[in-house]
Amino acid sequence: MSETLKIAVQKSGRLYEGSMKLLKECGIEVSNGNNQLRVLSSNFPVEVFFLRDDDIPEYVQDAVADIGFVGENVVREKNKIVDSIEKLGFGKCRLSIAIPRNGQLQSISDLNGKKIATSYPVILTTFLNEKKIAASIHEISGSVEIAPRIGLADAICDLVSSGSTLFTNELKEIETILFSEAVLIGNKALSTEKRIILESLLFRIRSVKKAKNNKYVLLNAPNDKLDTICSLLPGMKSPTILPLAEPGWSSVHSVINESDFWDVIEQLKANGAQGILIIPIEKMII
Ligand code: PRT
Ligand code: ZN
Repeated sequence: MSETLKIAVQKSGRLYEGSMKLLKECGIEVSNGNNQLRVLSSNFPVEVFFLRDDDIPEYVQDAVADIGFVGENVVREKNKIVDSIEKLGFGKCRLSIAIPRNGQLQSISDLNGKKIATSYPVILTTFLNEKKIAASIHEISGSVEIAPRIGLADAICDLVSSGSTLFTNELKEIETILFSEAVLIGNKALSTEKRIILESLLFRIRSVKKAKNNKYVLLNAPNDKLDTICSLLPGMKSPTILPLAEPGWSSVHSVINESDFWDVIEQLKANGAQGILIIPIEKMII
């Protein structure tokens, strides 16, 4: 049998959907209808293993899986010997220290001699050592945010995304230790055959990510404004310009980056562009 690449994905939880969606967008079919532990793709040489996220770094280190999709926070906390290969653009959050909103504490230096509850003792210990703060760590595995209210700790160190959990528990963030998103990690000793499959998967992942960060733009412009408008639109090479049926006007096609989007659109309008259409790109191959 020819080689397959074993991918570890979170079985259920916050990274499950993003991971499966990414595989789908890469054209890789994986049906997990029967809640199975492992599923072979029907159209790409990968086998997906569904696991708890905490176990993924160790399984990848030990070559039970070849690669895995997991949060950077888990990779840092577990400290296993794996390669961090590619950020995946979903599962974004931050690991922060939070304190009671109306309490005595004000800043991280007030944490000396205090107790901090967390599920991330390794990352927190490193942070406290770096900042020379002598606080004690109380490790708990879930519902960290209630610890100050029930007298278990003075502060917490936990993941935050919208901030609403902190808000409803009357806590406020005072320091961010780490920004995190899902990453693709890999075993350090993949065979040549597996590396070839990984390269092909990475090519697809990068094309999907690029497409998400860019938009296709179509607009009409008076010919005497074409130079200015084209200078605002770098595109992949240079914009495509086609004459319109109406004399003196052209249609301009290009690609713009999501981060520059609103700025560029305003400038295009200010320079005489009309009928601007913005279209999502499905895949972008460069
Ligand atoms: O069962 P398993 O061990 O696999 O799952 P789990 O319960 O350990 O993890 P899960 O599914 O909760 O999270 C998986 C990964 O998602 C994390 O390791 C992070 O990389 C990422 N992620 C992104 C988050 C969040 N955002 C997040 N908001 N993980 C957890 N949270 C929690 C946080 O702990 C807090 O309780 O959500 C709450 C805060 O959210 P906001 O929106 O109220 O700020
Ligand atoms: Zn977990």
